[in-house]
Amino acid sequence: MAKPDAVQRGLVGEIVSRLEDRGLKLVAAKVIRIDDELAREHYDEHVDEPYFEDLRSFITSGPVVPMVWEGQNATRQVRRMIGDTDPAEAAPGTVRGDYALDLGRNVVHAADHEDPGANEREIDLFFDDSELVAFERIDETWLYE
Ligand code: FUP
Repeated sequence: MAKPDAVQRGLVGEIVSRLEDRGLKLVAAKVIRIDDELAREHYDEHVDEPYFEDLRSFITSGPVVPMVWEGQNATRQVRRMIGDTDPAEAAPGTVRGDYALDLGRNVVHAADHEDPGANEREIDLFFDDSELVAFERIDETWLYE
């Protein structure tokens, strides 16, 4: 998901391009505004943290672009490409390492590949089944052996 800072800074296209160029397949995307209830659901594990109010305020502050990407090991590969949660630690070449400096403005969110249920849970939070579009990329023969 491109967070409000990514939308305001015009970085959505860059984020999409990087994932597309890698060979991942975009099967759902939209522009929405997260309300307080959705913020609490999405950041369920953070609600009791001292930084939650800042996180809630930021994530509800403007439009976001949730997306669903598919491809070989997509969840893991997206996490590698966005980099460390804290941009100060994120490697150059990652989205956060190239476009962010501050933990509270880290441009993107992606489901945790180490939490097996996270992907499905987050897709269900942001999309109806009918919004996911199954298709083949024309270059799949050249992306996969
Ligand atoms: P990530 O999975 O990389 O999005 O990161 P987390 O789920 O660990 O954290 C979600 C968001 O909480 C981060 F994007 C930034 C915020 N956060 C803080 O502001 N302070 C912290 O100490 C930890 C997380």
